[in-house]
Amino acid sequence: KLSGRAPSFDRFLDLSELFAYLDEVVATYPEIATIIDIGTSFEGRPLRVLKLSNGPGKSGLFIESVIHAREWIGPPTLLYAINELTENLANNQAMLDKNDFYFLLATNPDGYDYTWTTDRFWRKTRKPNSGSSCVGTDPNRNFDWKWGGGGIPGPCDETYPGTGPLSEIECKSYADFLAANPSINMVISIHSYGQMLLYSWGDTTELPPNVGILDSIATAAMEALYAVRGTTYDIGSIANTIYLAYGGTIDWVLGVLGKQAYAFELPGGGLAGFNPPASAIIPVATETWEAFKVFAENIPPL
Ligand code: ING
Ligand code: ZN
Repeated sequence: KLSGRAPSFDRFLDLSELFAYLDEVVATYPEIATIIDIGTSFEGRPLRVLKLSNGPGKSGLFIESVIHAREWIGPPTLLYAINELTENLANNQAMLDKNDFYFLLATNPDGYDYTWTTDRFWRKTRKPNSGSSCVGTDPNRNFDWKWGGGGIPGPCDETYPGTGPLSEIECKSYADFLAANPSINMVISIHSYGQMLLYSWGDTTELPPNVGILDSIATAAMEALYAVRGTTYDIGSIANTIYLAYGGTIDWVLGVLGKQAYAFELPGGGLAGFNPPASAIIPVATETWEAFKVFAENIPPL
């Protein structure tokens, strides 16, 4: 059944609008959509996962956005995918027949809310740091894989990794959920910007043992993305393609859970790259959806 209510793609949605949309999806599609609150942020907001599934025994793809608060172009790519798998399911039925899909739209909800109310270019979480007036930890340096490697910058730094591995409740909740759901066989972490498709490792320029499969799936996905309007992405490991980064989400997923994981750096725009105009939403989400479909075709079976 069609609700006729696609999410708005003509503007960015704030946190309450994202949550209201998820509620609407579950109300409209109760036979396939459920909300799983995987935890609560430092400031008390829900860490809300939408699961789409039409039956048991399937491997899952988990896609997550705005772990970095200011990277606003991320959530619309998830909204677009959710809309394709609900309103436009008739065109995508085989995907849902084969796999389960999990969407964590606001991985860092406190930070995301702060970018709407106070500081558009905030990146980190919003937990105060003792002994410092600087607030927040970089959640993409807080995972329990090579945490703090390469030296620990201070709490005023944009990549401050926190007081220890998984010290941030947002990261701990996310990690615990993936560990407790071993049918999730692929994770995609959405960042911006830079037009890069990244896989492990971040802590070393050496390549992971499964680099052949990671690179071939990434390459196929970026060919599908390119076909939409000619957008090019650089493909490669984090350390070789962007920079060394320790304690990142996708390294933890591969290193600890042994699951495939990828990170997008979506196209940029606007001031400092993090503020593309709303007119970028449809072009970016449309091409990214083509890539998501290729990743979905390649989710390892149970
Ligand atoms: N870039 C990412 C960052 O955290 C990244 C790059 C992705 C590092 C995945 C490690 C793992 O620095 C942005 N723009 O946030
Ligand atoms: Zn980021």
